[in-house]
Amino acid sequence: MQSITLGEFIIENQQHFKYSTGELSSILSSIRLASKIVHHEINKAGLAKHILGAVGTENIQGEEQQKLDLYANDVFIKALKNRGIICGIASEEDDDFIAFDGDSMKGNYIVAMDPLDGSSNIDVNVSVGTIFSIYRRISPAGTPVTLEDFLQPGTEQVAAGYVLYGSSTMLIYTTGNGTNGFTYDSSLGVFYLSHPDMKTSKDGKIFSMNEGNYNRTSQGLRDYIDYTKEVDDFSNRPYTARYIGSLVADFHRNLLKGGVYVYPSTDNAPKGKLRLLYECNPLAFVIEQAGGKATDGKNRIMELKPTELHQRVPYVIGSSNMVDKVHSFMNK
Ligand code: P6P
Repeated sequence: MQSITLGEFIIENQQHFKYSTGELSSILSSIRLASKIVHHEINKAGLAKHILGAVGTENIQGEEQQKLDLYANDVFIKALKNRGIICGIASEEDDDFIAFDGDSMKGNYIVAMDPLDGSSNIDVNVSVGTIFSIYRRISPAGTPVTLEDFLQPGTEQVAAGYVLYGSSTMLIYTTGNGTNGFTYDSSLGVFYLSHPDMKTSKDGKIFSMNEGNYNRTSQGLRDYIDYTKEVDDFSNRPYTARYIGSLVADFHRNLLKGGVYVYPSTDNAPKGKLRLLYECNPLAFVIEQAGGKATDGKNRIMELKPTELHQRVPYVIGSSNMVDKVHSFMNK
């Protein structure tokens, strides 16, 4: 029997939304549409040379912008603006937040997004992803969106999720009532519920970190990395080292199989590399709804009060017992 579609699921679960006015459903539908368009472009990237490679510009992060970064950014902004429900967007690809004018100023919601995370992997055919986070605005409807609307703690998210453009394209999201995964059938142009009520294991044996940073991070974390390599059958060690350099792909694998992903502060990135608003908070919402944990090495990520749009934080996310074990080494 064919599974329920994403569209049917959104409508069926609308009554669970804190604000069941249909607006959140409409936002999720526009994200669904944009992800289909980006899926199509990514899947032909190997053939359409004009969309591969770098643009020759850098974003505010100092990262070289890929052509598909800007393409995906444009597609999601257009899809989100069209519904007149979103009053503004914060994107990894834009230095400042985007404030919509006209009727869109009446919109009650804002979105923070990384339109194409891991995009430097596209040219080598490694999975990439879109990460999104949705909040209700705190400034009055009908006025221009403000920076404060975007600097809300992750606990205020009304929905969050990601799209993984991998061997198959999947959309995984939560509205605070569990985490559900949908797989895209490109022959029909439909996402089907393939991973209902996703739960990650309390323990696992996958450790994901760029260990090239071993000598640039704290002694506590170096001790943890050494711990993962010790032979001890009782505690399922040595762990399996898996790191593909694409956060959404690494996160998704660990969500399904159990594991922990760590991007710590390092000598050359004292605040870490990953961005709080549109990478760490949305994935934290997804993992917590699936029974996992997400911290900055000590504090629950979603309780951090953001101070700037592109704020970076150290990040530990995954199976709760593995996150606790990382903490025990990092906070000795
Ligand atoms: P490094 C991609 O740029 C990204 O933001 C994540 O997708 C990925 O996990 C990380 O950076 C990779 O960073 O320093 O290991 O190359």
